[in-house]
Amino acid sequence: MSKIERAEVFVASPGRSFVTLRLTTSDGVTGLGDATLNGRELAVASYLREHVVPLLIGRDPARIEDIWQYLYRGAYWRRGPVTMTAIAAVDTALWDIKGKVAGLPVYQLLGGRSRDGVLVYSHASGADVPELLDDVARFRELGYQAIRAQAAVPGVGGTYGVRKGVVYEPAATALPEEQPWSTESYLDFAPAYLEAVRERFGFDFHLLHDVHHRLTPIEAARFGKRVEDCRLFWMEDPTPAENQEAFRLIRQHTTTPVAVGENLSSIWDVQQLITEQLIDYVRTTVVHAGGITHLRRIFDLAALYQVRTGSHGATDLSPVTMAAAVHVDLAVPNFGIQEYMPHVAETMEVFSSGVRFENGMLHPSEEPGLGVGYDEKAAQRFPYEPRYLPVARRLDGSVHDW
Ligand code: EZ4
Ligand code: CO
Repeated sequence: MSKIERAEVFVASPGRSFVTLRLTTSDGVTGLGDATLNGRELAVASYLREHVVPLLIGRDPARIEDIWQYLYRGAYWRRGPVTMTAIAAVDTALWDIKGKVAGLPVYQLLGGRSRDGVLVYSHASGADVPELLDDVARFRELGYQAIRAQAAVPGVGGTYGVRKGVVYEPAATALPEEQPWSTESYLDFAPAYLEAVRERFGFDFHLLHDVHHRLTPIEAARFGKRVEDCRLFWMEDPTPAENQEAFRLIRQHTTTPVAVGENLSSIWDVQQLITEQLIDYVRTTVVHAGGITHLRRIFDLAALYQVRTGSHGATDLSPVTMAAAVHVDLAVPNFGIQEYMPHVAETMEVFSSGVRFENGMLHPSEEPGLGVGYDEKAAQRFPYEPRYLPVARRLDGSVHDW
């Protein structure tokens, strides 16, 4: 029997911070897992190094489900982003190994292709409306069939989703940046720029928008109703999802589709949203929701309720997660769309990936396993630099959801 012989945790910041797990078997097969939790990287690295690695050594890497159950139930303390990200890293690495041992790309182990390619959306943004429109034009020219649009809210000095440099990277400062927020200004302004995008570019592509947890349920209902004629593919995270019941109120008022899940970590966190059909797209991801094994379970539950997938795919999800996501997306029957932001050059000096973009779609590598690599020598050139996500404050100084 092959055994897990080595488990290494790498923390590095090639362009941004990533935590990566590499498992090596007694047969010399390696598998990679992403363990990055943006702004809380070392908590997962420590959870893995101190509490998970000692449990893995000597186990049979072929027993993916059993190892998942052992780490989840065996911890006694369940769920939560740190635990589920650590389990995800192990699970993803084990699927990579299983693919390499079988000589098959991971999507073949998941049942094979359900589609020819994976529809993706990217992020257009602007400091004002003309800049946003230019950015949408740029993504149209690059061949994207789906585009998320965000613009800075006037008087608030930039906001969620607006790029400052070449790529959008919200975790940019050594301590959290505090960003002002005005719901009134946002609700006045955002519908107008979404309309401007439709007026200029028409309807032959998908338009998305991320509210990023900023509204109350009744405000979100008003927003969704107001933008119905823009025919959004979805409004994302219209209100925080701790109280899943809150989405019923939004549903009672608008047919704008709703997507939730990027910061949720288990099937229990989305159970009511799915089974009561309070959302249209579930955005849980490989890295933050317990790996391929658990994500597949969430997606199968979603399929029963005509909820489709729309996994998170910002640049804080490493190329390992992006590759794993494309394998899952290709295989599941209820795939909806995949978020995609290309990684910066520094990131790709450390990671290699066979994922390919063509005509607005992603395609996986046909190599056995996930088709990703990690160059630990190159990673040494990019020591870990802590960076935090911003914090939002209302204009009266009180903390708001970011
Ligand atoms: O704020 O990935 O849809 N994408 C998003 C992201 C998240 C970051 C958090 O780490 O909302 O930009
Ligand atoms: Co989002």
